[in-house]
Amino acid sequence: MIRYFTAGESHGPELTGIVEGIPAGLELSEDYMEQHLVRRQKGYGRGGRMAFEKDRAIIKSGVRFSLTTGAPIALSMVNLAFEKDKSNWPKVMAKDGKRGDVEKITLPRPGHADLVGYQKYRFDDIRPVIERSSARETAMRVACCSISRKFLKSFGIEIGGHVIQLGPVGFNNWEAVREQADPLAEKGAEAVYKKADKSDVRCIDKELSHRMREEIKMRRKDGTSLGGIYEIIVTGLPEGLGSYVHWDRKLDGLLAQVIMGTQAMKGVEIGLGFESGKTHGHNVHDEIAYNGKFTRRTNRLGGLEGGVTTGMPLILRGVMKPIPTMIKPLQTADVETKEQQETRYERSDVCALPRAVVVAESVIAPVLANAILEKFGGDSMEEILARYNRERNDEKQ
Ligand code: EPS
Repeated sequence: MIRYFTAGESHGPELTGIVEGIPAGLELSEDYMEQHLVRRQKGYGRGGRMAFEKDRAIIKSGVRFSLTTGAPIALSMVNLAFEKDKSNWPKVMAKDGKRGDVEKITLPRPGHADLVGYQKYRFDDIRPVIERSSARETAMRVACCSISRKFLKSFGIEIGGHVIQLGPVGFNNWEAVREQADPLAEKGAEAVYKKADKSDVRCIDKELSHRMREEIKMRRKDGTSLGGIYEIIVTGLPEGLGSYVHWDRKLDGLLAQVIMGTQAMKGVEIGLGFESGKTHGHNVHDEIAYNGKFTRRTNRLGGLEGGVTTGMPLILRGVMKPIPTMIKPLQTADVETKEQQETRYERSDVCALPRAVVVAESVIAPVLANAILEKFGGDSMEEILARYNRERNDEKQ
């Protein structure tokens, strides 16, 4: 079973990751991980920090002669902000000594983890909450999860995401998305992200991309922020992953958890999702056909029935709330004086949705990799691939 942990603060010296449970014999390089790290850093609506961070995960253990050894893989990524930013981060984030003249942050941003984190850990200022709840941590998450992505690729499983709604701008309905995304996904889901990556808002529709960019521009001027909805497609999944017999092994439940475990996410749906509750059954269920193998005539349930993969592409959507750090202030209460105040502006992005697409593509990868390991498991890639190919040839098609 693959597990991973991340450690590190947004303005600390570095982010650290440990990935455990990757079988031996998987080809892995820092350059491979960097592809996805670079993708995560791009996107219209980002603030100034991305202009100088150069995310690269350095492999510290678990890989020898370009192949994983089965041992835990340790990764390290420096935060250039720590030394290069104009601020005094080594002093603010010092691990030794006492606070001295380091300023206390006492104004919690509504919608952020600031106040709940302060209350939960009984800190004397909000800084430790800001540092760990920051989406900076997703840089290491993408690095850790890209290893599972590489694992999945060995089985022909591809992941690709795109933005379908940004604030008020988006595709009209499910069919409008399918019309553009499905022909790309037919070539493998990576074609979806490759097309989306050509747009700096990660939208595969040119006209919508333009309108989304204009929306960000306008909201930046207003001093506010934006969220939106992305869709992730996974192709090449075999049927039969997951469980309909155990609630805690249902694949849709496990996928929802990792999406909701990501900063700023407020909802997740599979296939038609919430729309399926607004219509009748004949508009929802996918008719079954057999053309050499079982298939579905449509894919409105998004590749999962009963928490088990159908062999159709997996379609998952997530909604991200607008960033809580905004130029135009909101009302808050000072945690020390309890006085009503306006929030203070800190450097921030206006919209992080294009980057959240890459994070979502990444976090689902270990869940899917574990589903493969559960069914076809083994200790080395050679062993797992042999089992996978044998069972796939035997299976009831
Ligand atoms: C973030 C605030 C910004 C973002 C950061 C997340 O950082 P700073 O406060 O240093 O300007 O740039 O995201 C990243 C650094 C990243 O790599 O994604 C926040 O408050 O969540």
